Amino acid sequence: MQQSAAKNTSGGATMRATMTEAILYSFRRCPYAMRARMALHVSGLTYEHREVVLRDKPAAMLEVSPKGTVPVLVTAKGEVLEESLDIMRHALAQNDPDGWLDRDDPALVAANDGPFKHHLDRYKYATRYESADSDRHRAAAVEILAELDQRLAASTYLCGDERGFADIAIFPFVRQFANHDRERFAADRMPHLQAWLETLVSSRLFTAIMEKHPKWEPVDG
Ligand SMILES: N[C@@H](CCC(=O)N[C@@H](CS)C(=O)NCC(=O)O)C(=O)O
Repeated sequence: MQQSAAKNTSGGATMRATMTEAILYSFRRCPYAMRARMALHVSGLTYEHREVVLRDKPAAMLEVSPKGTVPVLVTAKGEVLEESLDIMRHALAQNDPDGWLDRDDPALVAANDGPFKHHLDRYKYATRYESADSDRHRAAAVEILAELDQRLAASTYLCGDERGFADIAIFPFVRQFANHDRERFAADRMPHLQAWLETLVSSRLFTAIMEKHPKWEPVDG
């Protein structure tokens, strides 16, 4: 059987992915790719990991997904999933050992992917957006985070006392916000959110999916 030399992140061990296995185009620091990788990891679904450099996307990826964003999952059946939430749901539909799908909140995830991401981008990269005021966008993002903090005052995770789909879908973006100015984030009074983020970022799950991969190059050049 023909094999590729890709390293498989699920399960931690190095495995050889067969040509019939799923393929994930991913970028280590992309929060969308992070949440997809976490769901794939917990589901145990095997796949070939193809690390993408965003300024030099592989032709093989653009052929299956011309919109050019990561993550992209090509399933073993050849279906192309080019939205991170779809990849998460696909993986968990096959195997959801920790019951993540029971702890989903689509409205909360939509608020993260919509308004929060909007303000996060303008806070982080104000110069890229005409007349964006970084501080104003930071304050708007904090308002959204304060709602999460309130919710986390009532339970350890967003939908109960165990981590679930909503936590995994949202925390990579909160991590980005926190990392942009760690001192300022530490000074924000959101103790429940800060503890939640710390727990998730220091989890074995997150450490496993943040493993480094070299840029993927097709075997035939
Ligand atoms: N809605 C998409 C968004 C994915 C996305 O925007 N990914 C970014 C990286 S974090 C990307 O690939 N951007 C294209 C580029 O920078 O060229 C998803 O959920 O998968």
